[in-house]
Amino acid sequence: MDKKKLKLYFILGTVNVAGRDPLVVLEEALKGGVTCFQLREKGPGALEGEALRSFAEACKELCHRYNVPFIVNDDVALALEVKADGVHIGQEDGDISAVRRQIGPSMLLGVSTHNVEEALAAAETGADYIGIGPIYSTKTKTDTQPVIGPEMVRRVASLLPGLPIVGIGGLSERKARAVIQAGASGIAVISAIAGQDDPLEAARRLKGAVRLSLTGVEM
Ligand code: FQP
Ligand code: MG
Repeated sequence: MDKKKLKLYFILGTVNVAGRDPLVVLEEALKGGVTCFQLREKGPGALEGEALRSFAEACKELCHRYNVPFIVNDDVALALEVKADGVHIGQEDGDISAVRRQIGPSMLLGVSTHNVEEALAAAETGADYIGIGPIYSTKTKTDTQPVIGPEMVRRVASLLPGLPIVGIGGLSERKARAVIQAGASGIAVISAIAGQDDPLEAARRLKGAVRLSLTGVEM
């Protein structure tokens, strides 16, 4: 995949927007310059069934209006149903090569990883990109692995120089630089955009920080 699409990867579910309209938050983020979007609908009060499907379709339309890939987290069936641009799966979300067979060669496949072994396995089974994290501690996700820091990005990036990497977990404008300098193509965030009073401005600032950090880094 085009590594540039990972610069600022926004992840959102309807439960992450503090009572606001999630589509408004998404559009603000898109206006602020996010480069990739993942629908991650989980937790208490998450949409299901037809409501989830129509929400996913609305997200996809909005993303495409801004020329941003629309990725579905965990739910391969939903991703196929709404013809998403890709699907993102974690280590507990099923067999990576089975998911690749289900979605075919052209849909994007992202895989969550926490260490070198998982990253190598994901690359071998045809992941288009990997998420590495949690880089720092996060409050958004509670069932996380231990914090690994930017150093894990450096180790994986040096072993797999061709594989697009996005860092995730507790990232902010201030913390983006270390992750990018370690070899990530970008950062993934939920609360650093969705949890802010002004998601557009938050996205714009994060994008600026990533851009600046990428200056001089080979892409
Ligand atoms: N990295 C990324 C991405 N997206 C994610 N959703 C995760 C990591 C976490 O399965 P997982 O994936 O460990 O947990 P959950 O399904 O609850 O999100 F790289 F895209 F930024
Ligand atoms: Mg998952």
